[in-house]
Amino acid sequence: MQVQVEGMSCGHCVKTVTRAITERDANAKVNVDLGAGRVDVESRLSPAEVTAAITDAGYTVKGTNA
Ligand SMILES: [Cu+2]
Repeated sequence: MQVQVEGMSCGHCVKTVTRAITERDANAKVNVDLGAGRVDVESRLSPAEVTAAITDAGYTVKGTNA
């Protein structure tokens, strides 16, 4: 799925968002495109679970498409 995320600005954000997802699914593949404000996720997690993970980490999810 692709997730549009607001508020990511640097490498620290990349690590924080990646960890938030991999804490919930250790096998998840996460790729953050800072410029596009987009996170590509391959995971057994649902879009709602990924949204919750990113929101809990302190970022705003603007939308997902699975
Ligand atoms: Cu940052």
